[in-house]
Amino acid sequence: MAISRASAAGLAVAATVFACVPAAAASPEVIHIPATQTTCFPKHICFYRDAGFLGGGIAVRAGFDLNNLAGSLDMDNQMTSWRNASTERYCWHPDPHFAGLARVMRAESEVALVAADENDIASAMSSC
Ligand SMILES: [Ca+2]
Repeated sequence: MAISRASAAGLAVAATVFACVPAAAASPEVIHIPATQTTCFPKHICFYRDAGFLGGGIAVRAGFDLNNLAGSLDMDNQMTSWRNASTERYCWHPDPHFAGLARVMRAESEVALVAADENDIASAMSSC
């Protein structure tokens, strides 16, 4: 069935209305950080693959936990630096489902290079 010009105009209006939803309500819980970006997003916790916030990674919106960094997140056992750009205390965990010795990431803090025995082992993160 062909879409008439009137229907297409209606769709355009609908799309405009949808775009007026506040960005916070529509933003995803996890954002992939491109390799060219070293900053974190406000109110997010960011994991980077390399030291100095390099190599890309993931940003998690404060208020959300990730029980496993494997799969489509592609961040399991890869984190080497992090930024907590939120006002919440977060922890990262060496094992999935928040297991293992939790390491604290204080609110509004960052570590450009984790300790050698903490490198490339993070498998989960949560508020803590
Ligand atoms: Ca691990």
